[in-house]
Parts: sequence; structure tokens; C-alpha cells
Amino acid sequence: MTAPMLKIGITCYPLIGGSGILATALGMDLARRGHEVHFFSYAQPVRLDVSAPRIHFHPVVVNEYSLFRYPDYTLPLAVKMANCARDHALDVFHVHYAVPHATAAYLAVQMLGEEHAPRIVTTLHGTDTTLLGQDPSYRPAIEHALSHSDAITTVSESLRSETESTFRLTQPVEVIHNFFTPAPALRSRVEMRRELGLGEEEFVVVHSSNVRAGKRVDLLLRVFAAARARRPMRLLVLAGNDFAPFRPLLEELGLDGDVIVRENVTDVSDHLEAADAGLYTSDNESFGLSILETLFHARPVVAYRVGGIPEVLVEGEAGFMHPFGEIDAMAASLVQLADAPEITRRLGESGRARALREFSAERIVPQYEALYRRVLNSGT
Ligand code: GMT
Repeated sequence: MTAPMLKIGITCYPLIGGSGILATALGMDLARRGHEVHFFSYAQPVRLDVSAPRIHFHPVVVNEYSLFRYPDYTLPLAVKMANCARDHALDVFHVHYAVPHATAAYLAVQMLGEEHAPRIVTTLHGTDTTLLGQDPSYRPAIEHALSHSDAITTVSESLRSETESTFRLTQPVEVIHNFFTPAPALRSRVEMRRELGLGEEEFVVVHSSNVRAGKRVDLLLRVFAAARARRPMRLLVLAGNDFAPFRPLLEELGLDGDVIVRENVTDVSDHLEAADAGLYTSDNESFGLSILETLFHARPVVAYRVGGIPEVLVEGEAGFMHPFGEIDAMAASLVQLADAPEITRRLGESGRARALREFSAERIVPQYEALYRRVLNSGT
């Protein structure tokens, strides 16, 4: 007998950022598997295809009231989630990022009455533990919402251990790693390189992120500058936010002609295919979804050994890691890759093979399905 299809409400941030990207990919994959999936957010998530079967998007409208200096999002979100759960008989609320989504889910459940309400699964993605969880103005509220979740997951072992030491929780925290499915290429590597003004033989390093403070774009440029000083290479930055604040450093380092910046690209896959290796310099990452994306394109990665990155990037199998803040060692790894195309190719292929083995949708999405069924069956 086949298991009944589920009705799942997914709440996430809609922007270019790991948690929203992952939540969108998960919802799309669940819908492909036959589940009915309802998304809640203040804007349509960037990678969400609302024309796909069984996908629904419910925008949360935030009205402006003159009394409020700061508009409130949590209450309209909770009301939208409760109404939708009632209208569509949702089984599960799966909220990505605790603040304020897990609190909104708790409120929605209280409004509906626990007996008739969906179960709550909360997935922590990183800064909800590592940043907001350390803030006394947020921690008790996050702890409250988590303790009223039917299941809590983190995207890495590293984040699980940090979550367990940050919050007092009575229920277990489970790890379900992130996954990735590359989008089909729209153009060839040669076409993409031509479009970017890159020569066929040039060694191209790629970095893809929201360029927020923790991505340490300053270190990215310094590492690249140190590598560039040893041999020719180019850096392609796929920036999910305004790159302008980094222009002065780029000029100071004399990198103007060697760095290509593209903001808010949607065809990330084509750009990754045009590159030869990835460079990531975050001071912390619970997982590093961009690193995984790069590995899926068979590009080895050079990164700092922080947070959950060692769970994604196995040293010697998919690239190189160095202690946070190292510049010369990171640059030396880039130069090594640039000088040895055979090693670069081999690392790229073994990185992709491991990514496929460990972090494919086929492997990860059933873990979420099993979790939904478990919370529904056990009532816990
Ligand atoms: O830092 C970001 O890029 C955004 C952030 C988010 O919440 O959207 O990313 C977090 O979630 C991603 C998906 O699970 C992880 O791959 C990132 O490592 C994590 N960022 C941090 O932990 C700083």
C-alpha cells in the first residue's frame, strides 16, 4: 500500500539566501513526489515555480499602521498560515529559519486549536542559532518556539551541537543535511565564458554568496590578490546583494581588471560551469550551500575550515581547507589548482561523486518525508 500524500505548508524567506533556496528546492521536490505544498512568505521565493503542479504560494501582506514604528510581520504570517491550514487541511507546517517563522507557526497552531492543527517541523539554518540565539532579546522567544515544535532539524552536525549548547531543549535535534539539484544548462561553458569576456585558457575562480558581512569578502579579495600575484587568474563573483561597498578594496588591491562581478544572477549553474574552482572565505557557515552547488558542478573548492563546511567539503577529495584567516595557504591552494589541471579535474570529479552520493534530493528529501510521517503518527 502506498503512503498517503501529505499537505505541507512551507514558510521561508524569499530572497537569495541559503535557507530560502533550500526550502524552495525541498517544496518543489515534495510536489514532484505528489505532495501538495503551500508556501508562505512576504514575496514569491526567487526559485519557486508557481506554475508547477501541486505548488501554491500564499503571499503575506503587511499593512502599514501609523502607530507602528516597525511593521509587524509575525502576526499576519501566523494568520495566513492558520487560515490556509484550515482551508486546505494541512498536515505539517515546515518552517525554515526560526525567527519569526517558528513563532508564527506556534501562534497559528494555538489559533486553530492543537487537536486540529498541523504538526510543526522547524529547520534551523545557521544564524538563527549562531547570531540571534546569542542575543538575549531573541533567545527566550526562539527557545519557546523550538520547544513547541514537534521536530527540530539542523542542516549539519556542527549546527546541531551549537544549537544544543545554545538553547535548553527537551526534545532531540536531528540532522538532515542540505541537498542540491543542478539546473539544466542554458548555454555552454564556451558561450558563458565568451559572454563574460573570459579567455578559453584562463583559470577562473568563482565565489557565489549574498556578500553579507560573514562571507568576509575582504578576505576573499585578499586571498585572490595573493594568488593573482603568483600567476594569472580571474575571479568571478556572483553577488546576491550590492557589491559596491567592496569596490574601494578591489581598487586598493589593484584587482579591477581581474575581477568580474555579476549581481543577482538567476542562472547560477551556467556561471559555475564557466569557472574552474570555487573560493569561499566565510567566518562561519552552518553548511555552505554555495559550496555544495560548486561541488555539484565538479569544481573543487578552497575554503576555511569553519562550522559545517568540513561535512560538505572533504579535504583531498573535493578541495582544500585552511584555518580561518589564513591568506597565503589559501592562495597557494588556488595556485596549485591553477597549475595542475589534472589534479583540479580529479578533485572536481571526486567532489561531484561525493556530492551526488551524500547530498542529492533522492537521498535527502525522503528523510524529510519520513520525519513528517513520524510526527504525524506519533503525535509528538
Ligand atoms: O548566510 C547565508 O547565506 C544565508 C543563510 C540563510 O539562512 O539563508 O544561510 C544559512 O543557511 C544555508 C542553508 O542551510 C547554509 O548553507 C548556510 O551555511 C547558512 N549560513 C550561515 O550559517 C552563516
